[in-house]
Amino acid sequence: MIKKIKVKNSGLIKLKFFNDFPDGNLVIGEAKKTVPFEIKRVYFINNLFNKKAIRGLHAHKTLEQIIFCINGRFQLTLDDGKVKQKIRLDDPYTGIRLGPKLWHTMTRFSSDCVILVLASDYYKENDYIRDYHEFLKYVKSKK
Ligand code: T46
Repeated sequence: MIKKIKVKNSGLIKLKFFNDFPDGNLVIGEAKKTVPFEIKRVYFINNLFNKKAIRGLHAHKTLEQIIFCINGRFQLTLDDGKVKQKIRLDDPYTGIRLGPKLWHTMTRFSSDCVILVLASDYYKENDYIRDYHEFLKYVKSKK
């Protein structure tokens, strides 16, 4: 269970859900309500059979995203240039805000893990910072 987010440009997003036991749960996220931006892109990551898989290892300059683990579990490591935090994501109803200038890395995936991401913009490679030293410089320059 995630208690508190300590890094900058992040936070917890709680989705509303209806428990229709024994007929399943219905889970809802609404743009500019539960999700604090207009959603322009949705993607998911599955087939995480490689126990040593590492994803992320970058930050974004302007993109806003919310990341959910809608099945299984994984470890999300966040780094705002000063503070680092490791979060175990295993609750499909709670997402983590990945705001700009936040280095993020995903590891320790269960093989049934499914990651869902809601993004505020289309894919733009020039919004990525993929070099950690460049990231630290960028964070300092934008203070
Ligand atoms: C992020 C984390 C949480 C596209 O062409 N369109 C897309 O919308 C995305 C997301 C990716 N791609 C291409 C770019 C790469 O050639 O798909 C390939 C894999 O992307 P990447 O290595 O960036 O994947 P991850 O899992 O490291 O990162 C992804 C998102 O790219 C990123 O924005 O924040 O998930």
